[in-house]
Amino acid sequence: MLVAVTRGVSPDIGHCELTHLEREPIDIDVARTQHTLYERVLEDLGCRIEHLADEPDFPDSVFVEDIAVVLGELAVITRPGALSRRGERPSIERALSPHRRLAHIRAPGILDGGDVLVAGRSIHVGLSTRSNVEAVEQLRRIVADHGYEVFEVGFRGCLHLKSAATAVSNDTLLINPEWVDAGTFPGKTCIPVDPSEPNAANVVRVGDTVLFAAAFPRTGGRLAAAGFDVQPVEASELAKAEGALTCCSLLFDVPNPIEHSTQE
Ligand code: CIR
Repeated sequence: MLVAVTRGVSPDIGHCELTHLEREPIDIDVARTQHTLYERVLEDLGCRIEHLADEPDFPDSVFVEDIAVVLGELAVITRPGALSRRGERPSIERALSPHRRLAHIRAPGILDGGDVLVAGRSIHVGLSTRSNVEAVEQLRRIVADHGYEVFEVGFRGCLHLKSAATAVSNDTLLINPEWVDAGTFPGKTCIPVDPSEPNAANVVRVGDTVLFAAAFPRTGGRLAAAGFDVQPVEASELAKAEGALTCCSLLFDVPNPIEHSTQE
C-alpha cells in the first residue's frame, strides 16, 4: 500500500522562503482547508496518511517533500538549501526510519527534494539555488548499488526542477518547455503544459491517477486527452508560498498490513 507523510501548515507560513514570487498575504485557514482536502484526496485514492506533528517554528515545514527522497530501497535525508529549513529534518528522519534505511546528504552538499525527479530507474536532479553538484555526486554514490542512473539537469525560471517537470508515468513527463528543455530527458516522452499555464507542470501521480492543480484546467485537459486519469486539487493558497502539489507529501510503498483471518 501507499503511505503519504504529510504535515499541517505552520502558523508562521507568512514568513516562508520566497525566491521567484513577491510576498502576499496567505490566509492560513484557507491554506489549512485546502491541505486537508489534499490529504483526503490521497486517502480516497488508497494512501495511508501519516500526518506529522506541526512544526510551528518552521514556516515551510508543510513542504515535507524537500526533506527526503524516498526510493523503494532506502530514503535519503536531504540537506536543504535554505538554512531556515534544516531543522525540519529530525522529525522526517523519525517518520521514515520505520520504513526505510536512511542515508544522508552531507556538507558541502545541499539538496531539496523538490529538485529530485524520479522516473523509473532514472533520477534527474535540478541544479538550483537549493541543490548543488556535490549533493548530486553523493546521491549518485548512495544509490549506485540499486541500479539507478542519476542525471544533473539545468533549468530556469522557477524554484525547483519539479516546478518545471514531473513524472506522470515511468516514461512520460509533464514539462514546461520554457523552463526545462525536453532534450534534457532522453528516452522520455514529454507532454508540454498549456502555454497559458506555466506553473502547471507539478502533478502528483498516485497509482493510476494524476492529481493536477485546479488552477490549470487546460493542462489537466491535455493529460486527460493523452489517456491519463486526472483529478483536480485546489492548491492556490500554498502556491503563494511557492509550494505546489508534490511538495506537500512524501509518497512511498510499504508492505500491506498482514490480514489476520478470523477463520480457523
Ligand atoms: C521554499 O522556498 O522552500 C518554500 N517556500 C517552498 C518549497 C516548495 N517545495 C517544493 O517545491 N518542493
